[in-house]
Amino acid sequence: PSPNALSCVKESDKSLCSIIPTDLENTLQHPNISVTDFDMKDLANKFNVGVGGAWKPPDCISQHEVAIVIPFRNRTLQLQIFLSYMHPFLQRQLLNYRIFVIEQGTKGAFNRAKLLNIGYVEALKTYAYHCFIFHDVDLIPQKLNNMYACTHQPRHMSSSLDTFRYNLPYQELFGGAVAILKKQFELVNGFSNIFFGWGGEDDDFQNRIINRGMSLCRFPPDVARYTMLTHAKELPSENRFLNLESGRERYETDGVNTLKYSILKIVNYPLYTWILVDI
Ligand code: NGS
Repeated sequence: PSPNALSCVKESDKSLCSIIPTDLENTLQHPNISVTDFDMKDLANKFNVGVGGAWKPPDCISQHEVAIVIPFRNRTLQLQIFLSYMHPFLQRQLLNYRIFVIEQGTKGAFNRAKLLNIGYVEALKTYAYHCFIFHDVDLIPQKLNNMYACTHQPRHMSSSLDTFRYNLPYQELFGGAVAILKKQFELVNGFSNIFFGWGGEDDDFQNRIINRGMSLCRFPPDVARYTMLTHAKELPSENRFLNLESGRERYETDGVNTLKYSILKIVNYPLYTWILVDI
């Protein structure tokens, strides 16, 4: 049984957790990048994570029910660093969360946006999450007060990145890590499915949000601070600009409402739910 099941506190006796816990210190946090002894079971025990990488505060009812969706292929070491760092980070924020890793099981160009759509659909089969965080595996948030929760407007979370010298490269950037309410994601019909290869899918998603009358929000740079794990640059896709230009014509006809894929495997690992898909 999980420690939660053994707890003497009945669910009905619990009070709500703070929306933002008051003990989140403002110091810079750094990931441990030497995870040579990565052992999922050990870590899951240490952090009390439930199967599939789910956790909720044992003593209060979280006000944030968050699915964290990671598009993935070939980045095992980064995933290990991410998981070792993120579980304790998210727990300090008293979230009810689960980490979903959606892996493209097929060769060919990577389709980040489609994997995120799949993560959205699959996460909802496990729990009625009201908030979604779409998150690249190479991004590590450095401030504990950068809440992994949804704001009234869709939020660009990773806006202050070390590799950009903590500057935003352009105002419309909505890539890396974003938080969006379920109802807002539904309203924009999710991501486009046609962006194969690097670039543009996040810009298209941003266009969808603006088109629906929403605006982006960001936390101050001091809070929205991230470090990026290093990796080789991806090859930009050739048709990203064309897809982006014609995107407006496809908001209703290309998205989560037209999503087609098949599941190759689902495994509830100790630290995350792994969903291998044929896109
Ligand atoms: C833009 C890309 C975005 C990308 C952003 C930042 O040019 O997808 O750069 O990239 N848009 C297009 O290619 C149309 S980054 O500097 O983080 O590698 O997110």
